[in-house]
Amino acid sequence: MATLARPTNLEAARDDFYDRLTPEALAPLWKVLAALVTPRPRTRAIAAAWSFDRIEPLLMEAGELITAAEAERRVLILENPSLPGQSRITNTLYAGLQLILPGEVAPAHRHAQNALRFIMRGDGAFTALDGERAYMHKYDLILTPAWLWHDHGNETDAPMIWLDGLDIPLVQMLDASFAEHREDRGAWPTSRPAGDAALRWGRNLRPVHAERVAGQGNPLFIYPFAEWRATLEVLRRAEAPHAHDAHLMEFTNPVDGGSVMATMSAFARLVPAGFDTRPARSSDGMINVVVEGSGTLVIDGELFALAPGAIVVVPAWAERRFAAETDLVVFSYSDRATQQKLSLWREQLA
Ligand code: GTQ
Repeated sequence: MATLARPTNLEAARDDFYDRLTPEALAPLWKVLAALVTPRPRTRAIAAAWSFDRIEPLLMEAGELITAAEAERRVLILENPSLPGQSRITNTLYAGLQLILPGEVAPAHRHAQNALRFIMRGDGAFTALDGERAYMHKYDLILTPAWLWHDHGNETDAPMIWLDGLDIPLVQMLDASFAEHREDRGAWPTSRPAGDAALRWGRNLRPVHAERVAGQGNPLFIYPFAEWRATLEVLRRAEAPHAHDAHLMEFTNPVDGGSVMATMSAFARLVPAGFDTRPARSSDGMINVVVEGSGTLVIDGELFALAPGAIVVVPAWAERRFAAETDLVVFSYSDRATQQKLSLWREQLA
């Protein structure tokens, strides 16, 4: 056995040693190793819930205090209660509720961050992607993938509100944020008629001389509620729910069948009335939005009541169990796509 000539006062000698490391920009791994390389995910995000009904009046108040043009994006950020001031709902993802009032335009910009929109209120305002409008209806999923010009406009006579899901904290961690703004602070000129993307890319057809190929992002940017809800209903009638996930579908990119965007995955779930899911956990922290039904979501033993408009975050590796009183329909998004690309994603169905 190797012998060490140990100083008589070991603690003092170590402290003196650490003090001399600091100015050298060095640090001893042994003091932090256990916190760095944890046996399982140890996220600082906690389970938390919001209700659309409580946020909506505050958002309307924001509508009286600042215009969409002034704000660029008039959004209230849902911040994880354990990460205040950090503009994040999980460690890697952002969520916010955006309001656009009749007659307003949120000017065109583009950025490295990927964004999804999940429509919460209103009917018929639009998000335009590279000049193609997607008219928004309640519970539609709309995408604005990285580096595509997008603006929002409301030519209806009612307010429009949606949930923004972005990979802002992830891009921040990678120090890879780039953004550009349209100089006239207006909308992007119309380039294609509304519905073009759905007809080209949403019909199980792919152009042989494709202008887009796998790896260049997702050209289909509208997933209408009427369509995804109908698919869940067919599943429910045709087969038994999965023990841990009930009826769970992932929204896909039609070019390659992969996740909707490079960094984020999106899901639609139906838990039939009376069904309780078996415990499950996964390394992607998930944001869940209740669309229909009532029940509970138990996260690491903590109970959250589910009703339409509930937004509930399940942190990474937290145990989740859904219980449906009436048919529960839930939209979710997470960073699963990122983790899978990096071979990091894990789940435990126990
Ligand atoms: O609509 O482009 O909630 O760029 C945050 C950043 C929305 C948007 C947000 C954004 C947007």
